[in-house]
Amino acid sequence: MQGTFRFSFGPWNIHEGADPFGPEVRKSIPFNEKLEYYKKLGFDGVQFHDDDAVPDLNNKTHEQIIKEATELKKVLDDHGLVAEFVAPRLWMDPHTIDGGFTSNCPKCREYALNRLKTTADIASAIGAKNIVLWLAREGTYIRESKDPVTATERIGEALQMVLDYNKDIRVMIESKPNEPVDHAFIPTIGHAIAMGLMTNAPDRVGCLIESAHAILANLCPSEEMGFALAHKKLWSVHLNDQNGLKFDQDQTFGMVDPRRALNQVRVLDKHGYGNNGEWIGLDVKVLRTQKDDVCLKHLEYSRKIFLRLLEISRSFDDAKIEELIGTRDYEELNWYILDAMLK
Ligand code: GLO
Ligand code: MG
Repeated sequence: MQGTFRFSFGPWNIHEGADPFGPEVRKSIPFNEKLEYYKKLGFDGVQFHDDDAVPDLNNKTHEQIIKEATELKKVLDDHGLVAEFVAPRLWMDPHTIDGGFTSNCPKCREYALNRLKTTADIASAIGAKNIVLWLAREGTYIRESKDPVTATERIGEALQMVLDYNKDIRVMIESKPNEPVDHAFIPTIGHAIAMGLMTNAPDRVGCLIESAHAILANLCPSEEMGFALAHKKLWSVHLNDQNGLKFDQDQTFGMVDPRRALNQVRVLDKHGYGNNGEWIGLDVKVLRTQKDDVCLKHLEYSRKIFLRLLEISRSFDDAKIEELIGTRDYEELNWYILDAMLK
């Protein structure tokens, strides 16, 4: 069964170019202008942080938040765009200096739980059935500063809380092993899937695999995807690339290792990804050196590279591959794949 592919990204993927050691290098593009680019670039889905959807939400009443989210839904409809998910941007708030759900401060944990409820409300108002938990600062620099059992239980309780609070939504956990913390509590997709078992609704907890995050855990993204697909838990992806065990680079898909990218496309396509409405999200960042007038190429080319790799993957002769597997001639299999890629 082949996959069905439609593409999404978040407003943060059109970026000013600042990094931890330098200022912004491009002017920022207002949200409404960003929306104009989606269709032109071949994208139909928008991913949101809660405060991408409703800016400055700490200073708004619940009623105001829902009103603005409902208005946003109309704007999306007018552009022919669909909201894929909403994620609480917990890591930017002063309450979450030491994490949200796993913070050692009870008031900060309460803040994080309330923000998760608001995220679910925004998701429902803009017509998204998924929320994403990228757990960011839920982890430690100093092992003794948080008990890992208590921390895992607290993340499980947060999941249960939001599943009970809004019965229409599902949660997708986006694992990442490090950055901004040294060790994160849900470092791989196996951990993410296991978290669902701490709730009474594991069928509503799935995962989002980001290529770079798997690579940062020194794992192979296509095999992580295979694991999640076998568990029927791969509900979204953040495709991108990453040059080894460094800071999270969010590079254009396939930029570093096109064969690794091909294998991600291949596992998704072979196992019917997208046939239940799953999106191909591209969590890519524009290079700092790009000028304003060419600052969207990372999105355009990530999508194009995906489609080119899909063509290559679909051109493979499955009988030939089976024959090489049968004779255990993996050297010839390697040549067959590389030859197709290098044509
Ligand atoms: C950072 C993550 C981040 C999330 C986004 C959605 O490393 O990849 O970009 O994907 O905040 O939760
Ligand atoms: Mg991501």
